[in-house]
Amino acid sequence: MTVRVGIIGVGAMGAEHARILRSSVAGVTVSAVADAAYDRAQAVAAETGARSFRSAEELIASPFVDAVLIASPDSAHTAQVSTCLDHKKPVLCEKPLAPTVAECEELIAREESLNRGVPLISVGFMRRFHPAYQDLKQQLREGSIGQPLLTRSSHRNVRSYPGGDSAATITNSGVHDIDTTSWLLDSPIESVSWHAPRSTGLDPSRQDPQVFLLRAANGVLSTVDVFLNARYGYDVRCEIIGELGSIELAPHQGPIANRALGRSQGYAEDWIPVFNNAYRLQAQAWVDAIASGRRAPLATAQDGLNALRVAEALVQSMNGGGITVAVSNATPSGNSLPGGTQGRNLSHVQ
Ligand code: ISE
Repeated sequence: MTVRVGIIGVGAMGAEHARILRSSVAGVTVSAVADAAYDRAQAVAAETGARSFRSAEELIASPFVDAVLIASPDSAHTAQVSTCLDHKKPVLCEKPLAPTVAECEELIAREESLNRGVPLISVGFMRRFHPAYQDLKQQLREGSIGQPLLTRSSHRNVRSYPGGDSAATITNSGVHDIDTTSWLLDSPIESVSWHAPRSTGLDPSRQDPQVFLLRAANGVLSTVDVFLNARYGYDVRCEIIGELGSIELAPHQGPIANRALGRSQGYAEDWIPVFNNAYRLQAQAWVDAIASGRRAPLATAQDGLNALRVAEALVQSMNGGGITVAVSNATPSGNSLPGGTQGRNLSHVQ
């Protein structure tokens, strides 16, 4: 079976998804694209041989679309995922699943009420498919550093996208690190606090950088720094420190340049080349699952909800001047470790 995918939102990310599906994923065609900027939809449609639509609703309802990939602005996700549920079509929604916890919960309730054996919603936490992250998780599972104690992550972009604010740094960018931290540790995040140094002068629209402190149910403490105007390059780091040693994410390797009496290695300008393979592997796993009627091994709606609960708690901490905030009902879907509670001190939780 060839899965006919319709893509909603063909800005930089949606157009990249179209390219990846077309050139590197088996068993799929891009059959339709929609974008609020219709000329953009037409341009990608011409490249891919897909139909173009003016509205997301028309695309979702089209008989030429078996499954939907949503890469539209975050604020449009809830309504579009909900329409996919109306039409009982599998949907891969870019993160965040929805802008608020309440909307994620509604989508999950609707998905459950359809009572299908195989969930329809997947969430685009593509880092889970990045081979270097997979290696970290595998080594941790095999006990190569003993019990994990601490993790340290960094997420740096060259420049922030226009129109976002300090909260969007958490819900749109930091949400990746929130998801990978909990996924790597197999443990939900139970409490958080938000911190910030002085802000860069290069972006008056938001506090940048920001630092998150995440405490997982198994007692591991994680720091995450997110710096969206780091200028020097796109850079994502992760180190897990355990009882017997530490393991680090292998860096993205650009070519080494030897010139002008120097030797240097470049950075990518954004996440697309760094995570290209992860997007491809994620898309292939999604398409294969749809074709065979199996459960997709991607992040679920529950994972999307868990990440957003943590993100909302961080926004609350930010608005409260860095208070520690407990994360409610963080139940990871699937594979949680028996949650130890050692080392926790929630007496200061507001
Ligand atoms: C963007 O939306 C992404 O998904 C990227 O992975 C992330 O690095 C970036 O900060 C986000 O804005």
